[in-house]
Order: sequence, then C-alpha cells, then structure tokens
Amino acid sequence: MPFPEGFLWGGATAANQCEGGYNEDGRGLANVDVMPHGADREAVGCGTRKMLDFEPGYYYPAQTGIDMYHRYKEDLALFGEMGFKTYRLSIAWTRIFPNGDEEEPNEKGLQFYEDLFRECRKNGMEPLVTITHFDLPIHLIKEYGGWRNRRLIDFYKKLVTVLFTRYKGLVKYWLTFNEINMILHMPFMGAGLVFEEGENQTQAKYVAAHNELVASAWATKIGHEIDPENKIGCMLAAGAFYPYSCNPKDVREAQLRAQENYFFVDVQSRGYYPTYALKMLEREGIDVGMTEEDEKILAENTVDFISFSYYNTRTAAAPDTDTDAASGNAFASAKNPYLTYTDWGWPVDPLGFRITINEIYDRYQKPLFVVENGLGAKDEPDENGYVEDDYRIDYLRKHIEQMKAAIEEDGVPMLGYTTWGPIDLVSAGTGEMSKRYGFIYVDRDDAGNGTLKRSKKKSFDWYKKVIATNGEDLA
Ligand code: BGP
Repeated sequence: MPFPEGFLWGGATAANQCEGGYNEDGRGLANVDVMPHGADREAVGCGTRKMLDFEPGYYYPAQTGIDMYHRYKEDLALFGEMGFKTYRLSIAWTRIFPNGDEEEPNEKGLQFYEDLFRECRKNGMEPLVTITHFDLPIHLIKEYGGWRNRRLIDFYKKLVTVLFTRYKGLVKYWLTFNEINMILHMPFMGAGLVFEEGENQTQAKYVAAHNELVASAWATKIGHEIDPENKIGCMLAAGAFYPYSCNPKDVREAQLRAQENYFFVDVQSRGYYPTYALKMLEREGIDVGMTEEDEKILAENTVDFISFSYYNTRTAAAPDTDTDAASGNAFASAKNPYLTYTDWGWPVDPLGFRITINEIYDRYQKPLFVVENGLGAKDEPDENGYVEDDYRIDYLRKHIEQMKAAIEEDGVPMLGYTTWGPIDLVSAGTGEMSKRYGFIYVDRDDAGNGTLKRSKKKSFDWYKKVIATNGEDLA
C-alpha cells in the first residue's frame, strides 16, 4: 500500500477567493479585495497600477467570493461527504485585525474561524491553516508601505500569537505564507508593494521578502512555544525548471531560475541565506537590513515540513533565445513542445510532478505536503449543474499516480495532498469564476451573476473513491 496510514487527503482554498463578506462583522479592507476582474488586474497585482480602494467601473470578485462566509457549513459537509481528512483554508488577517496595527483583535473574526475549525473537526477533517494567503490589511500598505517596512514583522507576530493561542488544540498544521516566492512575480498580491515611478523594484521585493522570511521564522518560534504539538511549514509555488535544450547556456539559465525560486525555502528550511543569494544581493547593491537578531531567529526556527503548490514545470532558455512563450502559475516561461496545455495555456506535466517532488526532497530532506494541485478548466454544466468533467479526473489521476510513484518507488515521505479549489472559486490570477477547479460546481459567472447554488460534478464521486481506498483505486 503506497500511501501511508493517516495520509491527509483533502482540498485547499483561500479566504479571499471564497469567503466574500468583505465588510461584515468588523472586517477591514485588504489588498486582495481591491484586485479587480479584468484587464487591470495584473498591473494591480504587480504593484504598477496603484489601486488602494474600490474604484467606479470595476468589478471586484473578492467582495462576494462564493459566499462561503455564510455557506461554510454546507460546503464543509460536502467535503466531509467526499471523505476529506484535511481541509486547507486561510485566515483573512483583516477579520482578526481589521487595520493590522490595532492593540486588540476583533472577537467576531476570531469566533468565525473557531466555529469553522470546529465544523471541520465535526466533519472529520484536520484543519490545515495558511496564516497569510496573499492578504494584507490595506491600512498597512497605506500607512507603512506593505512588507517593505520592518514594522510589519511585529504586526505579524501579534497576529500569529493571537491565532496560536486561541486555536491551541484545535489546529495543528500551519503554513506561514502562501507561495512566498510570489513576491517576485505579483508583489502587490504577495507583499502589498506599490511601486513609485523609478523605484528600484528588485530592492523593494527582496527587502519585503526578507521581512516575510523573518516573520515566518518568528511564527515558527512562537507557534512551537505556545504548543509544541504544532507543525509549521513553509509554502512554495513549485515546479522544476527544465533547460530548453542541452546547450549549457540553457542549463545554466534553468539553474539560475531554480535558485531564484528556491531562495525562500532555502532560508526557511536551512536557516540562512544561501551563498548564491548573498552574492546576487551584493552585486545588485541591495541591503535587506539583516540584523544579528534576524540571523539568530532564522537559524533557530526552521520549518517542520515543506509544502508547495504544483501546477506545471517551467522551461528556461538562455536570454535572447528565440522560443515561444508559455504561461503558467504566475511565471512566464518558454513553451515546452513535449507537453500539452490547459484552456488557460498552462503546461500539463504529471511526470514533472514526480521530478519536482524528488528535487524538493533531495534539497531539504524534510517531509513534504502537496497543498495545491489541480486543473483550471471551462466546465459545461447541464440544467442540474452536473458536469461530466473527465478531463479533470484524468489530470488528477495522472498526478496522483506520479505522487504515488514518488512515495513508493523513490521513498519520499509525504504528509498529504490537497487539491486546489475542491469547490469552484475565484481565480487568483485572473479574477474569473469560469476558471474552475472544483469537484463542486458553483453557479456564478465572471460578472458576478448566478444563484451560488452548489452541485456535484462527476469528479466528486471519483475523488471520494480515491480517498476511501487511500489512493489504491484511481480508475
Ligand atoms: C496559486 C494560488 C492559489 C490559486 C492557484 C490557481 O498561485 O496559491 O490562490 O488561485 O494558484 O491559480 P489561478 O487561480 O490563477 O488559476
């Protein structure tokens, strides 16, 4: 039997992509709330188009999400029916500290997540909690400049202290920052950075990254002190970089891109800056503001496990090589002619999943947790909301097979696997609803029309069987 006893099968969501209720029960405004659907979303997410409030003429999908704030009992019951052992969700920082720098937390926000965690347990699911999934109180951006300001470390410490204390015994698995490497690609979404004309963006990104890395290490320390049972992990947007060809120039480029990506986890897992990063920062003239205390905190508080999302591999070609471009999870890369592509142009590479798993385990030698994997596709529901989503089943089956091989044949220790978006939700990259990942269909379109009614797709029963057989029956 390849999957270990107690392997945590489940699904993953993020607060801002499903909760809605953006202004209820004292919740404050966050960066993720003001990312509109449509052409300007990317520029806002990248911090080059300043949008710190709702503006007329735009539609903001996070305001309502899929209304999980009000419907979570129904949704968790459906996850429970599929047999989920775990449910990964994130906390909206602004429900706990609406502005981010208050003295006292908002009780209604704390109560909401307490109720939700109890409901998880009632349905047989271990909560897996992302402390920050891209969200940041707008006030911390307006007042402090987002994560480029060291003071955010203290606000984050306060947030995590409140969370670890309040949910002691109720939550054991925690992730500090979702896809921490996303700072480099979507800096407003990943770190609340809005750039001024002519600003050195690389400098701002690495300073923000440093502050998040230090905050993450503090969270690990505080979490272990409050409850030694806590297991605290980091989270990487993963995907191996292939060289476009065996030309050493392409191979070197792939290596550089991989280092840029692994930098974050190198620090979180090993406890110090890797030499290649120190040299790069020196060359670029970047001072991240490392203090002696930072060094000590980083060194003494490395993560317990490594979690990551995997959607696709990337292909790197030497600069000035003439290649077609492919999209992917926030990273543009060269088009790999050996792969097929999704409706959104993302490569599909199940064997790359096994390659990525091995690469990460070789590098860190810590247990792995796959906390996102899935297919964003266009679904055609019938009049009852049923979708014959064989393409989704096929994608997941092929990926689970590769994960199985990584465990069984390569011996990689793995804690669990949560698919992205077990219920349709708002896409982080595009703000669309029509990019669907779920086993459960949600009646809502890209403009916010629809009843929000939930219905099971074909993949619902398939995944239920996969879990019931602990990954033995993938047919
Ligand atoms: C990851 C994020 C998720 C999620 C997923 C799918 O980057 O952690 O929040 O949305 O990708 O991406 P998208 O929603 O753009 O299809």
